[in-house]
Amino acid sequence: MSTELYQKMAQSIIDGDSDAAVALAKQSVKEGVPPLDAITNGFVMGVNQVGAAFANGEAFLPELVMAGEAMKAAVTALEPEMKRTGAERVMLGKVVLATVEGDIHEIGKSLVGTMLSASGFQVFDLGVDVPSAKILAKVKEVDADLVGLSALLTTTMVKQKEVIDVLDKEGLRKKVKVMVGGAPVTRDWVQKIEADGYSEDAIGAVNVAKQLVGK
Ligand code: B1M
Repeated sequence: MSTELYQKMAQSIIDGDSDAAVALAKQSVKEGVPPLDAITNGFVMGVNQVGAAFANGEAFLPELVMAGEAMKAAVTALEPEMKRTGAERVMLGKVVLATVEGDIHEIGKSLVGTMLSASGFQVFDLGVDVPSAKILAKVKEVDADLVGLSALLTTTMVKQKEVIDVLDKEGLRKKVKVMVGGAPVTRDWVQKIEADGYSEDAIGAVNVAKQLVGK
């Protein structure tokens, strides 16, 4: 598909221009670009560039915030198409999803949630900065099969372990599978905290979730 369109998408995020990002998202739907391709090849390229510039001290918090807003607007505009094109509609299992306590990064987590529900999971998205006790309460309330925990900060990854410990304490660890994700999460970390599954991206998360619930 159009490299030029992808470049414009990336640029809209770099510019922090939500209106342009939404317009390009809608244009891509009209042109038949698969929404996940638009996100991965277009918008994410821009947000990664801003993230790298921020890490190098070449961009500052306002730019990060505006890029985040534009990214969120683009993903929201693509959500209906992602849900519409979700292949399977059967109920695969119940997932409690959250970004862990202390962490307000929501875009990747929400993308994973959209893909899981488009694929047939019932998703209870608790949002961002969610305390472990709240996650546990929801798991019990809905009798969840799977917990999905997103963390984007090296300082908040430890909360993924905390949720696993809390489930363990309640005797739920064998019954409820735990999938973790987020940019700083590595296979080593997954092994260390004894999570059941991990994926680097939203499509992979669907496959891992299916394996974990035995589907
Ligand atoms: Co922040 N931030 N941020 N940020 N931010 C990062 C994460 C950072 C890497 C930037 C950098 O320095 N290069 C850095 C973290 C450094 C570290 O700890 N190693 C950072 C920092 C430092 C901060 C603040 C501390 C900045 C400050 O205040 N000084 C602050 C923290 C606030 C807090 O949480 N307490 C902060 C704030 C923000 C904004 C609010 C401004 C904004 C978020 C807006 C929002 O979410 N509404 C923001 C943004 C936008 C970013 C970057 C640029 C982009 C994140 C993003 O949305 N990516 C990010 C740099 C980067 O990652 N390139 C950065 C797009 C998204 C689709 O990808 O979230 O990775 P991602 O999700 C992927 C996969 O990771 C995976 O699938 C998704 C789809 O492919 N995945 C899962 C995610 N969750 C999963 C769960 C799963 C499975 C897969 O199973 C359950």
